[in-house]
Amino acid sequence: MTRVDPRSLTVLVTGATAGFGAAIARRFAAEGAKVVATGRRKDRLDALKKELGASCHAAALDVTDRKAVEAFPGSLPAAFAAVSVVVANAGLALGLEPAPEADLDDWDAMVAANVSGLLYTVRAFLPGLVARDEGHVVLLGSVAGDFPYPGGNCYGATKAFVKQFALNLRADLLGSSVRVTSVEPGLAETEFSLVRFHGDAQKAKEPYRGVEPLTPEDVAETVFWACTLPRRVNVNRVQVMPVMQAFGGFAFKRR
Ligand code: NDP
Ligand code: 8X3
Repeated sequence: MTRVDPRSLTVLVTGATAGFGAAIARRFAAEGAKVVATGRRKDRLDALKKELGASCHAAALDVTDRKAVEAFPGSLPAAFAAVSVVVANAGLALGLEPAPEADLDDWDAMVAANVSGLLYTVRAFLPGLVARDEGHVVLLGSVAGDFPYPGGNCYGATKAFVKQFALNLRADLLGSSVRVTSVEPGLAETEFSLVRFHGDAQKAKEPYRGVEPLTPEDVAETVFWACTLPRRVNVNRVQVMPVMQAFGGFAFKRR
């Protein structure tokens, strides 16, 4: 079985300043790939660049800034310009209120990053991947895109979009060698909950109470696996959950 040699890859990661993105950047760099690490927090990017050394190019990028994302591929140093793996990971959940009480600003922010930002990212790099007739687009979806839960309203809907966009990309890219994978994790401990609860550390601990969640490294391993399978193989969707998580049944309001 001829796997893809990670040393041949240049991997763009959005949201590499924390959680999955940072772990994905580290995983690929450890195997000899070149990594383009992006996110908004410059201090985190500087630290990652220092840690990973010459194999890493780090640059601040807000994925909701359409013009900046469109210009980004053209701004890369020559050694990092031939991006072959695009990991559209940047995203967030904000709030867990039922829809009638949800903050519309939170909904706007989730759509801006999880939907529009992901579209801008993929669209900016796709022509290069197709022209080189190689590469891989990895989109970070979520089990929340399949399984509804109270308070998941807009967040889950953005992740359903991600899943369907991944599948539709596959339809468009048939005939090229570009692969597309939707990676859909369940509960994982990162800064995700701290962001969701607007910095309330006490509330942010609650989802993980008494549960062994996925780690960022578990998700990085999944991404690395999909990207290094032989080039003939396309993993369309991969859903990973902690063993300590499963599905609920239908809910009823009984009289
Ligand atoms: P974290 O909060 O730990 O990391 C999120 C990353 O996204 C940060 O690096 C953040 O960087 C970046 N980000 C957010 N908004 C923007 C933006 N506008 N522009 C650029 N970067 C941005 O969360 P996770 O690592 O857990 O989440 C990563 C992805 O995985 C998200 O799409 C999330 O929805 C998804 N996911 C998470 C799960 C979980 O349980 N943790 C489960 C399933 C999916 P910065 O703030 O520096 O810009
Ligand atoms: C994150 C997982 O279950 O908190 O996408 O929505 S969940």
